[in-house]
Amino acid sequence: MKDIISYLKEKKTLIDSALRHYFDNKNPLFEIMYYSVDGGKRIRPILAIASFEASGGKDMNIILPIACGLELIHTYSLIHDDLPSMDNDDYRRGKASAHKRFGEAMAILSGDGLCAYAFELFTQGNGLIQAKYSVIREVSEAIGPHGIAYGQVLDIKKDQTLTPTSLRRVHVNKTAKFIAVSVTCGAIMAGASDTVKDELHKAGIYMGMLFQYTDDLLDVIGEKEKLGKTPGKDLAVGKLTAPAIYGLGGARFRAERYASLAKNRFSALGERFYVLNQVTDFILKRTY
Ligand code: GRG
Repeated sequence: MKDIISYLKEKKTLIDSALRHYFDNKNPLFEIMYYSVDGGKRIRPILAIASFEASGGKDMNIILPIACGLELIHTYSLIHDDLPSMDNDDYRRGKASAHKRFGEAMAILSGDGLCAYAFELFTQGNGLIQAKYSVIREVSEAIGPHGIAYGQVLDIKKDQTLTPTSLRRVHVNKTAKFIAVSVTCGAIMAGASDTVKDELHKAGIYMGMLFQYTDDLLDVIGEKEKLGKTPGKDLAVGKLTAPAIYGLGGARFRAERYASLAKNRFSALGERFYVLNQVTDFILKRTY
């Protein structure tokens, strides 16, 4: 575990520095957007870099704009998720959420700006037009009406029936598809074959399910300071979560199963992908 912690730290430093570079702009909207971008574990960009390197990619200038774009979209989803009309949360990444700090209109606009800026970053640099096209296509599919936006529609529905099927639908769309696409983007930019890319996507879906299960569990057992967000919210609003359906033990058991399913698929791709097994274990054991 020690190795993976230093690996995550090293990649986070790289991503944070690239993000600072992309936000070095006097336009005041950049400052507002960067307020929300600052902080966070950077799991999605790290996944993109890890699969890029595992797929034989070498030049960081190719993957960094893509990895950072993924983080901007993720941040945009957090800002909009925190809005009063959505999850209504005042605290995010260890500080006041965007609408608390800048007002609702600015929070909405900073999310809009981040989403568009992400796609600008996806097209950065010369060449690799086909790979960039694939990234744009797969990311937009994962975040729109086939992905995050649909997952959120299901998630905020009132009076939900708690069933394993409805839980799976929310988790797959709201979280897992974007985690999976973060993994596949790295492979796409490294020129991996469709077979490798498809296998990584399947593994990424299991990893994404695991990620949301641990998020649900941390909402029950996590600590506010460590999480940087408010725990106990899901229960308070009767949300569709893994512990609500399976109990803490059942949710933990299923999280472990998702971790194994993900790791089996990553392992089948060969030793170079072992780092993704380590990230899976980190997600399973995470406390923040
Ligand atoms: C269409 C992209 C888009 C957004 C609008 C608001 C909304 C629709 C969707 C919300 C999606 C959402 C917030 C899902 C939860 C995913 C999740 C587990 C987030 C927590 O991610 P971490 O733990 O957070 O990686 P940090 O702060 O570490 O980056």
